[in-house]
Amino acid sequence: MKKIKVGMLGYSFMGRAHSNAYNQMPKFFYPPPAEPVKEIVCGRTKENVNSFAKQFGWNQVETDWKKMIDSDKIDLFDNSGPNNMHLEPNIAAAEEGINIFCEKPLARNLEEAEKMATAVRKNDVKAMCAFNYRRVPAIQLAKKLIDEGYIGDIYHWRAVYLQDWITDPDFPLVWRLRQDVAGSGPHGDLNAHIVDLSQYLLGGIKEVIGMEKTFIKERPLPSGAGVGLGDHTASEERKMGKVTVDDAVLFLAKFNNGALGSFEATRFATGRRNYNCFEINGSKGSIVWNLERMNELEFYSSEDPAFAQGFRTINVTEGIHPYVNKWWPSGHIIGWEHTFTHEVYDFFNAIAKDLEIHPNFDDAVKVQRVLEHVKDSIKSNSWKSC
Ligand code: SOE
Repeated sequence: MKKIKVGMLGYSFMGRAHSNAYNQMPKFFYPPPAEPVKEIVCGRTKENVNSFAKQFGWNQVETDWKKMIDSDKIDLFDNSGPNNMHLEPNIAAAEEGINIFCEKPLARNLEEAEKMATAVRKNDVKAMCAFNYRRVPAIQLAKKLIDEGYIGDIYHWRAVYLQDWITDPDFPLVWRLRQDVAGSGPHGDLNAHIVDLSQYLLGGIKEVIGMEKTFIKERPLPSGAGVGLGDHTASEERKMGKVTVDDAVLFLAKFNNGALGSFEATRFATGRRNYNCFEINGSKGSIVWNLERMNELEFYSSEDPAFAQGFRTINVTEGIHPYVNKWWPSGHIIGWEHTFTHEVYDFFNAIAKDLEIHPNFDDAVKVQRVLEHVKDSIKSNSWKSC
């Protein structure tokens, strides 16, 4: 059995989701295309990384990523670090001939994304960007219905990605609220997901125009290093810091296929914890998907007999759908974390059989280009071509 030694940078929210995927994949996608070996996990604080390694079963710990990115030590570099830690380590991994699995968004801006994609092409390594929602079985069904013409010509893409974890002004200035670390706020964090999904399902975007707002402009500094998402406690002396990213970005888009699009990403949709939802309208029907009902797809077909027309809710848990038969019998639903196991399975399969993998870094550059042109359109208050 081929083994792939993984070196992972970061051990917070995404580090846990990825570790779980490495643990689950060889058991449920058995026999695996290759066996993940959780070789090295790297983070700044030795004691925290040590306890994480024990909790999730990593063989070694490292506090210097430069020492980990070595083809004698690892075969796959998993970048689950904050966005400002994507560029240098990913390029180092590419130059070392190591395949890369990097969390989204690929970069803080388009320039960084293009540099990483160039390094990957130049060094001929495989590199996947973890837009995990593509690997929801219901999203795969949506793609099948669209590609096989069940909803006809596409008129509209309408998507929102709504969260509300920073509506409290006392929530501290964590890394996702700092442009030097994150690059942007929900725009790069959440619009990135719905832009990737729109491009996966409908194809490219040719023009955009947007608007943004930062509702709360300064926040208490975090008590700790303030880089981890989990560092939610404000500092004792309540020193304040400036929020340097968007709190909400909305934009309109014209797709290459003639469809019109609307996108909304915010962390101020009070009551919406992680509400990723889109609707696609076509000449023969419509599709609606909602992460809060992740296993379901709503489908309307104007080809149904008039007496039976209406949105039907398809429970996408039958074994005929991708990935489903590896888990449970029909009707036993799966969750958000399973999409990471699906990503790991597809990437390990692509590595083992030397196949293309998507979304790769070129796909991630396309997302970054749309995000950047939205920001440019806000500055110029005019439409921007992508
Ligand atoms: C935080 O906003 C976050 O963890 C995103 O970074 C993820 O990509 C999304 O899936 C859930 O929310």
